[in-house]
Amino acid sequence: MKDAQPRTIYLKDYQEPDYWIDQTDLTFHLGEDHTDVTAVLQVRLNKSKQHEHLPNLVLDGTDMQLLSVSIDNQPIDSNQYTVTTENLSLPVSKEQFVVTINTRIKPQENTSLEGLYRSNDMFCTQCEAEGFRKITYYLDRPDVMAKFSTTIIADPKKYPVMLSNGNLVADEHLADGLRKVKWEDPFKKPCYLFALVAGDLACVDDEFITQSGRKVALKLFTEAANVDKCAHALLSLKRSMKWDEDVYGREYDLDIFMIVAVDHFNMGAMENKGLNIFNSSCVLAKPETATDGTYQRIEAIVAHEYFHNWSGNRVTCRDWFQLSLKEGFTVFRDAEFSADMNSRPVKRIEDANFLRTMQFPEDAGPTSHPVRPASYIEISNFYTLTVYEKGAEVVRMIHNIVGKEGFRKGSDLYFSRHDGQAVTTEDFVKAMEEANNVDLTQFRRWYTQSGTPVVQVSDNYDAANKRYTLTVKQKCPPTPGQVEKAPFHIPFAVGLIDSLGNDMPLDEQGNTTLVLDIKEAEQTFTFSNINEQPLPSLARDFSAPIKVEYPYTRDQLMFLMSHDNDGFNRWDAGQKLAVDIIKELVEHQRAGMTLTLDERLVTAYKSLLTSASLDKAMLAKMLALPSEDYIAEECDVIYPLSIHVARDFVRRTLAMKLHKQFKACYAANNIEKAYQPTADDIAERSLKNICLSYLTLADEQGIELSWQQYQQANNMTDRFSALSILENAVSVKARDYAEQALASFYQQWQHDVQMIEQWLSVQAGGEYTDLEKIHQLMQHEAFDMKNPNKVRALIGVFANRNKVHFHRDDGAGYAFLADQVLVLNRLNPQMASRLLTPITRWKRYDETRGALMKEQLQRIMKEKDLSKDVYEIVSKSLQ
Ligand code: 0A1
Ligand code: ZN
Repeated sequence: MKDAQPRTIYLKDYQEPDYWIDQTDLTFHLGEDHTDVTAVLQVRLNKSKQHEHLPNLVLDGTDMQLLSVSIDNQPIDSNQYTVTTENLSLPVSKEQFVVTINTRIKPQENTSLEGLYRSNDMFCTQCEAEGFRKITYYLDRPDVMAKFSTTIIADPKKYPVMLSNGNLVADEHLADGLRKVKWEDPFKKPCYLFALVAGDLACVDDEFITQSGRKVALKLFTEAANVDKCAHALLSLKRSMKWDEDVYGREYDLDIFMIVAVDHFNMGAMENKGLNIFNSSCVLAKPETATDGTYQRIEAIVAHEYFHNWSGNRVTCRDWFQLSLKEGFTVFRDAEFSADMNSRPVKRIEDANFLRTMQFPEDAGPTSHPVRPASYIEISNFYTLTVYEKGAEVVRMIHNIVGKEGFRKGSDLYFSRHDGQAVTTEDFVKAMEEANNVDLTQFRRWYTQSGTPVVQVSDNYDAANKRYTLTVKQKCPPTPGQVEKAPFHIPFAVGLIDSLGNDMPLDEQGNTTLVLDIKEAEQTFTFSNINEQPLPSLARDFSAPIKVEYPYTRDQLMFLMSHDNDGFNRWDAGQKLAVDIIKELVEHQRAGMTLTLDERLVTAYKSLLTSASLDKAMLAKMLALPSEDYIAEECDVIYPLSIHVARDFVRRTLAMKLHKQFKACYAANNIEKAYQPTADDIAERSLKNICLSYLTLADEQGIELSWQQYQQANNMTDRFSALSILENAVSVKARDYAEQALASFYQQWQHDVQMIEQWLSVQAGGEYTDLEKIHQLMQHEAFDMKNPNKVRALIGVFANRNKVHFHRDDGAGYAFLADQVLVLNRLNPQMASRLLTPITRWKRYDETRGALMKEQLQRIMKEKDLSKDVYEIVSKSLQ
């Protein structure tokens, strides 16, 4: 726990370190009570800085016991150095010297899951961003890059597998029954990429031959019970390795690539050099237990971590303000990979929808920050959707500006120029500029200005001169610390659609989509030879992370839904229509009026269900109403219960009115076949299951159908869809089936960690799961407050998805969340601060709810030992 008023770190204060570390040799004695670490550091003065005298060497370190220090083998007496709770300061008398530090740590007591900790019976590490300082005293900053060796000494019976980065160079049995192994990583790296694993693990082997013909051993380590869940991750890994060679010309650089699955992990996975560590839920899958969503998530995360080997490891970040340099770029890379492996338009819809639903509120809330933040209190709080997802959109815009080949030229230059270096987002943009001879000066504002730009569009058709004019105004709302914004450079992809639904040619080459460069606060664009009044299709393929405002009528949106040639906008027209209708119903609901559904939505859905022009994946996407979160994001004031009621009313009405069509579509897609997570089969299942969700709302027959599907399914996607449909259905029969299903599910899968996480989350999000039930589940043997996946599955899902009970009128949902945050504040500060998110947006809610949320934030703020993580989020939310 840190001081009451933690310090803010500013980008503008960045300075190179006083010393570099060239070589880091670590030795770990892993024991049951404690672990002793010896670090031998070869240190060198940084001569590019001016020094009047040799500064002290100030090393970062927390939560450990310092046993001894020596410099050039001379022990340093404790009165010659200073140790605080955050660092160790050593006197220096030479420009180059060797420091040896002995420390003692207690991994078994480490519940923060940063540094060296225990997960079940194994040891593992997580060092990004600043976890290495919990292992030994070090210059824990990414611009200090050293070569590492790791020696591990442990009991081989308990820890037959002992791993670290790089290559195994020594393995011996010691006289005392212990075993000693040594790993050497030939690539220099910052300490955040260090990893160590020791445990009784099974290994599934595979191999990959690189484009230059080198053989790479691929190894996936997991507890023995999970060896049948490794195939998909290994296949995804091989596909990623091949894709990075084909698309970026990047070859893997070591002879071995290892992945380890652990049950206790704060995030999805970590790209440690040659030794990726994964949250088990993001790597393990087999058809009987994993859903399509899990299969796709695994493919994406395996790819993401693998791609970091170049975008992150070979070229790393100079400081943590540059986090999006590696994360935005790598998310862009994994999104393109997934698009190539699956359906490109569907991937784009999913990503844009996710950004709009989750990142836009972040960008409009109290923790809003630029893609490259200018300050932070706790860097762990900046692993955000803005840095990752918006950062990826910024890279995508560069890709679209310079084109596919130009982007490859830029990335080649970036990788060759900066290989082995720690650099900045500025270096990335410069490489793109120089390789393509473009000017991205104004574009750089995407890295420094926060907030979501709003682009207002109006148009005019001059029939006499066959001219069509678009007038475009951009503005960006004020965000914390940034009141005024300068105009962004926005690539704005536009198409014009004629009255028959065809795209009009927009230039002499006959292009039907043009990318307009919006650079001014207000700008007009004129199209000539336009033969009739067109309907504009704006920001096609979500060409920029912006909100577009154009006064479409409901009839025009229906027209776009069936005619826009751009898959994303076709889908989005349906979303806009539904949002417009539901927002109106929210008003009616609040005014106590009886609700009636605009027939046009029924007509639009009917034509979707009967049209032959959509593929199954698109149809499934288009039949899904906008989520409650997205509708909330579109409202000026959020009334969560009214949104829930209005949306639910629309679903039920559609279900009744289109019963026949949903039934036919369900039957047509309910095809018995062996499970395969291919794009086509996934699309078919998602279409079938969305139909089932409507059918279950319509009548008892639908409920019987869900129950039947639950019992007969040959794969977890169908079974789990049926379960969650039943869990959210209202009738007595459905409640009974849901109970039976949950009980048998638990019976069957109680020893499968991934399944139990699913079991918790389907209940936590269930419409009929109230706070009392959540309390009961927290007492269940399946729950564990020290396991982040379980905390996310139960408490996280409750607070984020169970709108009805979390937003209870009396505020008990908010008080419950605050209670859990206070518990986690001590156990795992990263989890605590992430869990807080729903109540930080209190200003967006109706006055009563807003006040109740604020009250809980104030209560948390009063806590004596607040972690930096929680302090930063709460204090910013209350400002
Ligand atoms: N670099 C990882 C994300 C990550 C960040 C922090 C972690 O622990 C606090 C763990 C993982 C990635 O982008 O996948
Ligand atoms: Zn990443």
